[in-house]
Order: sequence, then C-alpha cells, then structure tokens
Amino acid sequence: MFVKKVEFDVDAHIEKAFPKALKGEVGFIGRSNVGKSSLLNALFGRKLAKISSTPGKTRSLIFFKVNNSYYFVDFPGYGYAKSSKTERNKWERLINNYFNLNRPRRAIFLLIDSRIPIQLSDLNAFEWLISIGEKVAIVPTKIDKLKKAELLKKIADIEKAFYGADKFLPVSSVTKNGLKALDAALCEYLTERIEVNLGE
Ligand SMILES: Nc1nc2c(ncn2[C@@H]2O[C@H](COP(=O)(O)OP(=O)(O)OP(=O)(O)O)[C@@H](O)[C@H]2O)c(=O)[nH]1
Ligand SMILES: [Mg+2]
Repeated sequence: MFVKKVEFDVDAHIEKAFPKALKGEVGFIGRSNVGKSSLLNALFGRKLAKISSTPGKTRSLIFFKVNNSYYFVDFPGYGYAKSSKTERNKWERLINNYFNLNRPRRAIFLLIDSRIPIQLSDLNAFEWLISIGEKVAIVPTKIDKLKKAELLKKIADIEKAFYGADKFLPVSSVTKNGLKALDAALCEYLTERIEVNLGE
C-alpha cells in the first residue's frame, strides 16, 4: 500500500488554516455520504477519518499527512439537500479558495455513488474541475451493493458521462474490491515527478 504512515494534520475551515504544501497532494471530493472518509480509512488501513452519522455536517477541508511528504485532503460533501444557502456559499468559497491557490495538486479523486443514477451535481463538479485544469479520476463507490452485470453496465454509463476523466477506479471500502488499483493510481500520481527527477 502507498500509505506507510499517516497522521491527521489540519482541519481547515478557512483558507488561512491550510497547511504549508508538501511534495504533493490529492483531494477526495464527492457528494455527502458517497464514502470519502470510508475510502480514506481503507487506504490508511485505520480509522482516522470520521465516518459521518449525520451527512452534510463537515464543512472543512481535512488534511492528512501521508509518509511525511504528501497531503490527502478530505473535502466536505456537496449536494446535501438540507444544507442552507449560507452553508452552501461558505462551502463554495472555501473550495474556490483552495483551488485558487497554487498548491502541488496531482489529482482529484471524484467519488460517485454507483448505487444511484448519475447525478447532475456530480457532472457539474466534474465539468468544473476539468474546466479549471484539474486531473480527475472518477471513483464509483459502494460497488459491493451491485451485482456483477449491473456494475459492468453502470461503469460503462459512467465512462460515457464522465468523458475526459483520467481514470475510472470503482471501489468498495467494505470488501476492499478495487482498492489495489486505486492505490496504484495514487502512487503514480504522487511519485511521478520524483521518478522523473531520479532518472535525470
Ligand atoms: N456498502 C457500503 N457502504 C459504504 C461504503 N463506503 C461507505 N459506506 C457507508 O456510507 C456512509 C457514508 O460514508 P462516509 O465515508 O462517511 O461518506 P462521506 O462521503 O465521507 O460523507 P460526508 O463526510 O458527509 O461528506 C456510511 O454509512 C458508510 O458506512 C462501501 O464501500 N460500501
Ligand atoms: Mg466524510
């Protein structure tokens, strides 16, 4: 596994609280309840990210320091119907501020729930990330809930809808299916530059 060491570093509600950048970072973004924190815990091999019992509560960016060199950033979930307009504005401002900063982002993992129809909010998030030049890997989550044939059809639909994504990495944090491929992608995104340097 890519993660050898991980620690919680910063829970940032405002831009000023973002930590100083390390060698590289990746973000985990997606609708509330899609399984971001569960996936992070699966990658960490321990329960460090809080699993929400009440969706839509987290309104901060959580920075986990990995191998003393990288940040994994857990984003607050979007698309929670019950959140107020003020909350949504705050969320948007925080996210915009993060993406406006010139941090060493290598990729954004956009998680989408494979159990439900493709959501407009996910497509909007994807288009927006692509429009600002981010490299996006689509991660269909909770694949343990689908039968094999359903899953194949679903992934084909997702590949069509999210055309332009760098990778498609279906996972289950429960069965750990797909986790190895996701781990390999993380390794590729975060260590690419280092390998290039070594090769010089
Ligand atoms: N069956 C199944 N359930 C999952 C999986 N991943 C997450 N869940 C469940 O989905 C719910 C939400 O998971 P979280 O990891 O807290 O989701 P989140 O995206 O971090 O949610 P917010 O922090 O509110 O944005 C929890 O009840 C998890 O147990 C999965 O792979 N399979
Ligand atoms: Mg979470």
